[in-house]
Amino acid sequence: MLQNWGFWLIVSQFSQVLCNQKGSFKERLDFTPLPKNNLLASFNFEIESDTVNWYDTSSTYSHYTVFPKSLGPILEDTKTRELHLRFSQGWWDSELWGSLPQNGSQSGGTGVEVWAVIEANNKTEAEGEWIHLVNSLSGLFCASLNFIDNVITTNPVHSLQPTSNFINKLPTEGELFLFRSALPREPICTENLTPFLDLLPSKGKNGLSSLLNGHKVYDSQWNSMSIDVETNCDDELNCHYDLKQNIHMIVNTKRVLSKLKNPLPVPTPGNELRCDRTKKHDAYYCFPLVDSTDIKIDMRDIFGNIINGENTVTTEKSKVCAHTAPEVWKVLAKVNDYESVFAYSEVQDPCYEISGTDTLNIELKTDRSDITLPLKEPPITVSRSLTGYSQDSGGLRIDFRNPSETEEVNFIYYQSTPWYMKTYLHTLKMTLTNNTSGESVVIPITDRSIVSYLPEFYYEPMVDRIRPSHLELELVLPPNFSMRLAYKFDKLMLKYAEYPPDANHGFEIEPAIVTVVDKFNKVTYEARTTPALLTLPTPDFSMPYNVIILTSTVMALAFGGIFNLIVKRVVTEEQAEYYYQQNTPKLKLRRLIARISAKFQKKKAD
Ligand SMILES: *[C@@H]1O[C@H](CO)[C@@H](O)[C@H](O)[C@H]1NC(C)=O
Ligand SMILES: *[C@@H]1O[C@H](CO)[C@@H](O)[C@H](O)[C@H]1NC(C)=O
Ligand SMILES: *[C@@H]1O[C@H](CO)[C@@H](O)[C@H](O)[C@H]1NC(C)=O
Ligand SMILES: *[C@@H]1O[C@H](CO)[C@@H](O)[C@H](O)[C@H]1NC(C)=O
Ligand SMILES: CC(=O)N[C@H]1CO[C@H](CO)[C@@H](O)[C@@H]1O
Repeated sequence: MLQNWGFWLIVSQFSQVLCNQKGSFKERLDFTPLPKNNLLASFNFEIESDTVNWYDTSSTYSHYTVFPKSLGPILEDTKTRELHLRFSQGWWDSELWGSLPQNGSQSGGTGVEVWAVIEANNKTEAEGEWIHLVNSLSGLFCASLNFIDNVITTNPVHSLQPTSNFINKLPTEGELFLFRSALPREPICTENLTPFLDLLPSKGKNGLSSLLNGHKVYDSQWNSMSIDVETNCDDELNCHYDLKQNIHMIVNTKRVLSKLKNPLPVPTPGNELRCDRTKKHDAYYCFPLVDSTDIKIDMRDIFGNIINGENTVTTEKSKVCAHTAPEVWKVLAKVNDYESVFAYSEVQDPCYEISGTDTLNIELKTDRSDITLPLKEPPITVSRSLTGYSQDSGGLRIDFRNPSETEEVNFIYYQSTPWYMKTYLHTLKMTLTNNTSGESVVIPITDRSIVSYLPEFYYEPMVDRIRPSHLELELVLPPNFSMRLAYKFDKLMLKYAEYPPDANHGFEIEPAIVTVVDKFNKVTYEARTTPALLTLPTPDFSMPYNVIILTSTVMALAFGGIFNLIVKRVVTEEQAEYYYQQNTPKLKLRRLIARISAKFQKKKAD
């Protein structure tokens, strides 16, 4: 009987290996020149794991070929079926740069953001796994993700919904839970990039990842690093992990070049100043012109490095592509530092494939950098601000604008605010402005007519030190309209140990998320607001110190006086005089000599 079992086990394992899919690795780099001499560089790495099977405990097959070995066990241990991480810095200026790359699906808000889909039997178990997951990721990515707990975690209901097809295909054993948290205060730096590179099979040694250098990436105007793991299955229910790693960064080319020329900033010498000749100009007056449009920049300038040969692990040849206005931009590929033009004026989006061990450098050259491809307008613009000057209450205002002249926009607004902001949703007011006529109407939340603009909302109020408040609104904004939402909140008092230990300028409120959806509820665009800065009533932390100093001084003075009184004898002036005469130095010396000679005589007598 036992032998039979062994036989079937071998057969089943063998058949499993046969139908397994092999992992793959792809990489690509895109350059897009933007107005005002800015350049968008987008790195894209895609890793597919071999087939995984979590439910089959007899399976000993390991799927770590190109899929990072450091991430796999964490996902399996915590039963994480989908994981998303964002590390971002700076602010995306949509007026200047248009819509976010990849429709915003790979960009985060300032700081660190993480969300995951976890399979578990019940919510308590899932919460435990979530804390386990963020603690493991904290060690892996050198970020303070271990500070994430239930107090700052929410379970989004409309936003950030899972995208893996696993959810529809494979009947799961447990239930699926979605958790999300953000750390807007977290600074992003080089130590977050190294773990990112370690996840790649090339480890930053060759291929496109050899270009990624922390000093250059984090010196950009805006940058966003994303890591997304999805579980996808084919029709035979063979499932695998899809890992997508992206870095998007905006480089101001003029700034980069001038920094290379003068590492220490110096004023532009007089003969290099470009003055507006239509205005007054002489040795003392100069109205500077905008930057010149003549530009020549290559990879060595932008990344401090060039591509160090092909990456042999990739399943497809790595590509470098440029999205430029072909009439004015010239894209040159320099193989082993020999020039060869690969962009012709007919080619809209030229791509260069990396092959062999030769080094590759790409150069972008133009004398009209103001001519770029037309920018794509984002479907919605959003800005959020705190209002009110009061010590213990304030208001939050969110402005949306629909830039489209013909289409209405459906979107979901997600916001999680910390427990010390006690929000009053009944004070929510919506102001709708017809941008054509300039008329506006104010609709309070108690008014029934708000339903045509706010069909659905989800709100979970905060609980002191237990959970944040969680707001999700489904909104509709007609064309040529702008909308303002405003509501009030109270600032709660913190315990003294809950204040940050260091000097700080306030409490960051994490960015809100705006998700634009189409008629079929499919996500078409995603954007985040900037973080808000909240100042809470702060006690004077220097007071205990002042009190200690003052009491110590009083104690010292009191001690001195009392000590003198206790130890010293009070005598009259005559007594003191008498005592002094008895103790003149001459008399003292004589007494001493007498005592010594007495001792000597005693010795002789012995
Ligand atoms: C971004 O969204 C637009 C409109 O929904 C769509 O046409 C386009 O293909 C999307 N781009 C990407 C990269 O997904
Ligand atoms: C949740 O599931 C775990 C493991 O299955 C079990 O031990 C625990 O009692 C359950 N908790 C609740 C509240 O049902
Ligand atoms: C939006 O405004 C533009 C320009 O003012 C106008 O041409 C267009 O008809 C307006 N659209 C709607 C739906 O009112
Ligand atoms: C907005 O104002 C314009 C101009 O007054 C008007 O034609 C249009 O009907 C208004 N739109 C709505 C939805 O009320
Ligand atoms: C009346 C009004 O508010 N008009 C504004 C419509 O929107 C454009 C830009 O989108 C503004 O420039 C107008 O002032």
